Amino acid sequence: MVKLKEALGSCKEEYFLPGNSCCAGCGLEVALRWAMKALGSNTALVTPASCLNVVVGLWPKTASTFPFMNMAFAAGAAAATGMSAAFKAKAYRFPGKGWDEITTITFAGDGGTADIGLQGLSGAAERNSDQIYVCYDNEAYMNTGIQRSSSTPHGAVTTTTTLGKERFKKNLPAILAAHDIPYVATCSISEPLDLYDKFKKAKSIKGCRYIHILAPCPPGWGYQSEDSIEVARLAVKTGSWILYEVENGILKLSKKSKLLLDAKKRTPLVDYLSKQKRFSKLSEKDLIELQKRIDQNWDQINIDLNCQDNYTK
Ligand SMILES: Cc1ncc(C[n+]2csc(CCOP(=O)(O)OP(=O)(O)O)c2C)c(N)n1
Ligand code: SF4
Ligand SMILES: [Mg+2]
Repeated sequence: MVKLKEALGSCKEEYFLPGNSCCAGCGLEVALRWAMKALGSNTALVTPASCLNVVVGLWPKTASTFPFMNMAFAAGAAAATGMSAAFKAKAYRFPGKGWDEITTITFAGDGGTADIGLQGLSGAAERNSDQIYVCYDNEAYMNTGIQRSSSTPHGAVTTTTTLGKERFKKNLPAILAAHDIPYVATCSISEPLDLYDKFKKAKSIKGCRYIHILAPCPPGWGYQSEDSIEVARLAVKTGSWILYEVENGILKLSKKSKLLLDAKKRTPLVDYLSKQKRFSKLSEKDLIELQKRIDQNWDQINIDLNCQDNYTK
């Protein structure tokens, strides 16, 4: 893994500027800042309707030093497909001018990815559209006042699930991995070096790459803004958020999650949930169900890793 000094040294430059209109402690800001450190300035970004869509260009607090295009809610992946194709056409017409060196990314929220944007994303993935698609997951529609999305976890209170959400979180990285694209990865803002490495790797690969980042939101989750990193860290330590990569179909657990294959090494789930007001209505039964779901996710990871081992022997 890249060393902190190296990561900071290789990119002292900030591409997503401070003084923007994100709330204090916003997870999306950390995610984009570190992603851009890895991708560099030769990057063009598409963002569908979301908090980022507002933050990125809100005059006079415009936060990006790179080109971006605001897009309709459902159309992030489709727009990035067109943008990436246009760069290729330019490269063909004007060879040697660097048009083929631009990285196209979509940076979308969980609503824009797991719900309204899923059809466009699935199409882009199936075509292996040459882009990095990023979902920053704050687990609700934050920009419009904390409505539930299909990425909201079971038991979480939102303005549309006032007693806590009944359904469980949709497993988007698994859905994207099932599209057989070259690269899928999960990240957390509590592990910026892991995130940096994964973006570096994604940049070096062609085709459709998908990165899903857990990006806590203080007002939406109900905790103090200075606790964002700690909350994201607890999501990883409890095994609630699993860090991994799927490269050309091969699953690999990332360092911080690999240790947690042993269930005894996982921090009790309640340590993560009790930090957040959104879980204040969680019953004992909900807690057991959530824990059961996490254990099932880990069982599935174990099965996948074992199958892989048998297959490659
Ligand atoms: C077709 C359409 N429906 C609804 C909206 C209103 N809208 C704008 S942002 C947003 C929430 C986006 O949620 P998410 O993608 O999770 O991003 P976040 O706000 O959490 O950053 C909604 C519902 C819209 N812009 N377009
Ligand atoms: S509402 Fe949440 S996601 Fe949106 S800017 Fe504020 S902290 Fe970030
Ligand atoms: Mg969201």
